Amino acid sequence: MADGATETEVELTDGFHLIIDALKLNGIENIYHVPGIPVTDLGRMMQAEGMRVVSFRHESNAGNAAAIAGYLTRKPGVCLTVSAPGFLNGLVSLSHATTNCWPMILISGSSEREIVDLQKGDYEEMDQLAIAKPLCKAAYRILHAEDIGIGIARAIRAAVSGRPGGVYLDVPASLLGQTIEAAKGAQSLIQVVDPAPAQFPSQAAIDRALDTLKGAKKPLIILGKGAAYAQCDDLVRQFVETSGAPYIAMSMAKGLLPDDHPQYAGAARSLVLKESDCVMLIGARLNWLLSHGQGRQWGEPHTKKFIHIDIDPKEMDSNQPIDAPLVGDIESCLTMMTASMDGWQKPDAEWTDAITTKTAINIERMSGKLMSNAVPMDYHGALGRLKKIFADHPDAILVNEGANTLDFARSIIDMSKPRKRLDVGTWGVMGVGMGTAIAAAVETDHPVVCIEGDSAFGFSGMEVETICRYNLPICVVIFNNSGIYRGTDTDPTGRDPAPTVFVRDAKYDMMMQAFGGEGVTARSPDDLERAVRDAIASRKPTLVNALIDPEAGTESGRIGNLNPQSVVKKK
Ligand code: ADP
Ligand code: TZD
Ligand code: MG
Repeated sequence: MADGATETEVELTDGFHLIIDALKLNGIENIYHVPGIPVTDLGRMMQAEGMRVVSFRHESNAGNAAAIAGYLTRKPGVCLTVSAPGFLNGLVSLSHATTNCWPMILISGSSEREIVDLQKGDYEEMDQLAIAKPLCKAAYRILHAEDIGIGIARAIRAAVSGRPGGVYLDVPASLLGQTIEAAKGAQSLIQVVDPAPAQFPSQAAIDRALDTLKGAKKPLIILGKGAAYAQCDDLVRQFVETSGAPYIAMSMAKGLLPDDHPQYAGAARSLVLKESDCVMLIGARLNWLLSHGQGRQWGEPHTKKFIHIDIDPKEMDSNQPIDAPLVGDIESCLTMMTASMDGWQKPDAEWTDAITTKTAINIERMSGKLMSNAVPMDYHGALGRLKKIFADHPDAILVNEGANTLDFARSIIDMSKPRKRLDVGTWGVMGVGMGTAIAAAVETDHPVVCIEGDSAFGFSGMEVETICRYNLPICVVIFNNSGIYRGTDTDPTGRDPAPTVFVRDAKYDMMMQAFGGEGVTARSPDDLERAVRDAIASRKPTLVNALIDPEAGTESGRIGNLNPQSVVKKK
């Protein structure tokens, strides 16, 4: 205090403003939110301080938005919720972010510790910290205003360093109103230095990987969404091209190199998985999405060698013995690899020619189906048109969920730029659609086209109001086959609708109209193409209700094999 100043002249700050200042100091500007006690004013003040506060209709969707914002930006996406029920609603997406290795911070208001800990029955009483802990990478509670700087710094560092993931930050109501001297508060804030430090592998590990790759006759590279997250796109391309090896891309890694790249073996996936003798995984786990590296698909019994780049050492040998583990960040690993690849001998033409031939046959086989003009539409006829639209709009972001709708769209629609395909991730979560689309539009300002199963859409459909309210350039295309997988099941007893069917030919387009957006029904591929092209050109919130033949899909899309079988005959 300056000499002679009275007590009342000391400038004060409070918990609300320290949280805002700490987030802004660390470059966090967007907040995905649902208001209520005790964070209503926090949301308002964030907006008043220039942050972009996107207010949702349900915390799951706000959380899914934060999760994908983290994936797109490499900064933690922040979701702000109320206590107990709001917190629990946000928790699914926090686990989803952690499972997918995306940085996210769930900040939830909470009730007073003294009351919660003695279970005296507070408003929305719940021991949130204890519940969050097993479901995320780290969980912290801040009790004192002077600790806000440290609390936020720890949350940011935990979310983005090493293998990224979800972090829970518990903010009791009493913290927000706590006051301290403004100067002291400012001093307590931390700008996190080098939040995700580079992690270099040893030269010995690099040499081992290069020797293993050199020894391969039939190498294969698999790019995963970790490689897309790493945002070293030119380096990935340089490495793949120098190696000359064919590659496939996991769903969200599509477009990291353009899908029409001559080394892309996506259309010859079965052949390369089966026949390859050395597989290099770059930011992809050998989890269920890759059949754990075993089984018929992989040509088992096999003696394939594996090279694996991942930032998490525990990922090595999780399913298959890894001959050459490269523990480090992808940028550092590939920088070191490419530095030693001068004059690299490319794989034999016998291997790459076989793949090129197979690719051409499979693409040709598919192209006829994509020209289908059948009405009601089948998946191929509808997706054939959307494929052309994405080819014409390489910057448009594709959000995709559903079963058949997901599986067909993933293999049919080519991506030509990185991080343009956003989907259900490692768990295959239905309901990520609208939150993902909203964050994609907010973070990038590119047009977003969502290709949604009608069931998948239903999980987050109310957010069309949010899309209209913020006037976001999002076109939601619903593949309306009146059901989950198919719209044709019946109840054998004749009493109720079957569990997998919905109201036939529901008018989803009216939902968008209800909030002032464009709502269109598409019965034919021509209708569909016209409506989506108009939506991208106008950037107006649009919902296209694309009527798909209820008979066209198959059980669980491409993963029907995961359904357990009953020995009792069906009625
Ligand atoms: P996909 O589903 O596309 O196969 P996964 O989510 O299974 O991808 O795998 C992504 C992997 O990438 C995770 O194991 C994660 O630890 C890893 N990862 C994320 N970021 C990096 C990075 N910068 N460097 C190295 N590995 C990373
Ligand atoms: N709940 C959640 C959160 N995630 C899930 N994956 C499921 C339920 C189960 N599920 C799937 O795996 S796909 C799907 C559900 C309900 C919907 C498929 O129907 P759809 O797509 O209409 O979205 P298609 O085109 O009709 O196959
Ligand atoms: Mg459906």
